[in-house]
This record gives sequence, structure tokens and C-alpha cells, in this order.
Amino acid sequence: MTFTSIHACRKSIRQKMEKCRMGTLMLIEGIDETRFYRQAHSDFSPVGWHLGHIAFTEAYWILERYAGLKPLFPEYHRLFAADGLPKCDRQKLPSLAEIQDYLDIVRTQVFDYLEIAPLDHQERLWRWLVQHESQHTETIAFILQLHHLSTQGNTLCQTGRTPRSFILTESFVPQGDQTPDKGQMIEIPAGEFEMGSDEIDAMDNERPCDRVFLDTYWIDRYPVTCQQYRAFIEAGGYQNHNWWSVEGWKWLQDNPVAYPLYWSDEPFWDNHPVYGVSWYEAEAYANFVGKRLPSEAEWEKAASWDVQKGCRHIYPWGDTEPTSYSCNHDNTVGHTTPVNAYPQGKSASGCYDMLGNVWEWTATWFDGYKGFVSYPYRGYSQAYFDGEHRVLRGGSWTTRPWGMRCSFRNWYYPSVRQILAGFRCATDG
Ligand code: AVJ
Ligand code: FE
Repeated sequence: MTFTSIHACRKSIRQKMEKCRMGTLMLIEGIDETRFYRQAHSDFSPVGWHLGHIAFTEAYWILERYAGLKPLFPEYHRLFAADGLPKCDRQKLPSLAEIQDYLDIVRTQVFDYLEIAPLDHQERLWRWLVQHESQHTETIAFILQLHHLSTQGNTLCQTGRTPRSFILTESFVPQGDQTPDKGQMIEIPAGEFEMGSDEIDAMDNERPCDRVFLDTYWIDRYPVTCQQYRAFIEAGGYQNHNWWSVEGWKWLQDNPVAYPLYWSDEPFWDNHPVYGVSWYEAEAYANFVGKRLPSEAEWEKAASWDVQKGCRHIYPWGDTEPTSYSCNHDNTVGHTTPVNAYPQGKSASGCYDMLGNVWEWTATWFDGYKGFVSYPYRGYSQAYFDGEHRVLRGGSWTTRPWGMRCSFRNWYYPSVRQILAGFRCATDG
């Protein structure tokens, strides 16, 4: 890097880190003690832990590993490292003020070091840190939704805001059920596409970019809506094992539910995507409409590949960073939006909402691509290549801009409903 470009690089990293932190702190502004210290669900740590972990991760990678400094707060290592305490033992935390101090003290020293950091070798890690914080901020948003759910009861607008209506410019025709209706599906012609990414922001699990051949398939233009999902509920979907896989039916018997975790019968939400469903519920719905879940390759090709031009895009709409016109993300709306609300965010193939609104379950088990190399540590991705996690794509209305791109891969156990995940369906050509 030249002197000017390294200077520009420092400045841009600093700005991203500041902007990212602002969003994190905005989310927890005015948080009460219960929500700060208590687990909302056994699979999730308390909000306070995530904040400490964000500071710890920055201190560990930048101050200890790069700057060679002694740990500032050695006692925080065990508490805030991901491989420290089990989730249920993360409730005895320092106070909110102490954790905020921790964040600030670390941040000041990190910015001091940034001025002299050899970014030629370190840029990837600095940018990884912004994404790391972004992901924990999203997890905090999931946890806040769960707290709302347990205190306010079940409504789709969990943020405490009045839901906003959208003036829609494109019509939306909900599809029928039972017969695979290709009317609202898009045909993706057979051929190769470029899957994954080698860009500097790409996580280890997105690399390396590779050409992948797919046969012709069809994919839903929109994520499955509440109205469509209601047909499944009303047809006795949760009572009829015919639609469920053996695994899925077993999950349902162990977790007797009859509608998504986040659900409302109000017509207002009819054209919003369904969310708060486990992978098994998504699979059962797909069977019900005679379809299946897309593989992650099918999802990514529909999101990123321009068949006409024969090239991939970082985002469905092209290569420019997301704005409030391209998709519902970054907590700006505060809830889901109708699935046709963002015509400007369409992919080249014509799919809506590929990024933002709700995460989308895919049929694929999380694994490394051919040529995978762990970065920055084995526990980031590789520890989850266990054949027990399903890949999700796309991002939700709480995803920060730094985690939004067509190649981004998320992963959770198929039983998890506590994330903002819905799905769309696919069929063979
Ligand atoms: C990609 C969201 C599944 O939160 O477990 C954060 C991201 N990894 N710190 C998670 C992550 C390490 C990860 N997910
Ligand atoms: Fe982490």
C-alpha cells in the first residue's frame, strides 16, 4: 500500500468501527437490568455478555495479538471468550457501566494502535472485527425480540414501535397451495455461476470463489408470506405428519407448537414474510405446497448471478452498498416489510427480498467449500462443520450493513426458531 492509500484505509476502518459501535449502543440504549443480565432463552447468552465479548474480541486480536500488550483485564478472558464459560454461567456479569467502560477503554487503545498498525498485513482482520461486532449486535437484536415476546405477548411488531405501512408500487399475487404453482416462481436456466467470494470482507466460509454448475430450477420470487403460511396452519399442517420428515415430526412432538414463534393473525401482516420458524417447519411447509427448500447454491445463484451478462454481483441489485431503498435492514424499519416493498432491491433474475427482511433457511448443511482455510481461528466456522447446522442466507431487518451480501453464510441448528428466519421454496426444472 502507498502512503496515501494506507492513510485512507486507516480512516475508512476507523469510520466503519465508529458507525458500527454507534448502532450497537443505540440498540441497548435505556436497557433495563433484566434484559441486560438475564438469558432470554437457554441457547442465547445475556445481552451484557455479548457487549463484553465484543470488547474482549477487539482487545484480544488488536491489543494482545497485534500490539503485543498485556491483557487489560485478565479476569475478563474466561468470562468473555467464546470458549470460556457455558452460556448458562454468563449471567454473573460486571455492571452495565463497567462493561461500557471496558468497551471504551479498549476502543481508545485500539484507535491509538490503528495509527501505527501495518495495515498491509492486517486489513482483513480489522474488517473482520467490524463484521464480528455486527453479528453480535444482530444476536443482541434477536435477544431483545425474545424479551419482548415474553413480556408483551405475541405480536409481529416486537420493537415497541407502531408498525409502518408501506406504499407499494408493485402488485403481489399470493400463490395457491397444494399444487406447485410456478406463477410466482422464477426459472433459473441451467449453467455455471460463481459461488462464494474472495473479496477482503469475505469470511473464511465464503472462500474460495468457485464456478458451480446447476441444472435448471425454479425459485420463489418472494419469501413465503404469513398469508401463505396461514393456509398451512389452517389445513392442519401442524397436526398432519404427512408433510413432515421423520426428523421434523420428532422435533414437533418434542416441541409441540402450532404456529411460528413470531406470529399474528392480523391481516396487516398478510404480505409480510413469515418468520420465527425452525428449519423443520420450513421443510414441512415446502412439502405442503409440493415444493422443497432451495440448496444454498440455488439461493446464491438466484440472488447474485446475472445470466445475461454472465457475471456475479455482490448484492442482488448490483455492486453498490445497501441503502434504505434497496432492502429492509439495519433496524431502520424495526419490523418486517411486505415482500414486494423493495423493487429496487430485486436480483437480476427477478427475486425480491434476497437480502434483508428475514433470513432464509436453505436445504444445505453448513460445511467448508473446497479449499477452505480457517480464519481467523478454527472456532469461527470450522467448529460448526459438524453436519448439524443448516445454512441460512440473506440477512434480516436487524442485520447491519457489514453482514449483508449474496455470498454471506449464516448457520444454526435446524431446531432454532429464535432467530429472524423465514424461507422461500424451490422446485426442479
Ligand atoms: C454466524 C451468527 C452463527 O453468533 O455464533 C460470532 C457468528 N462467531 N462470534 C454466532 C460469530 C463468533 C456466529 N453466527
Ligand atoms: Fe464472537
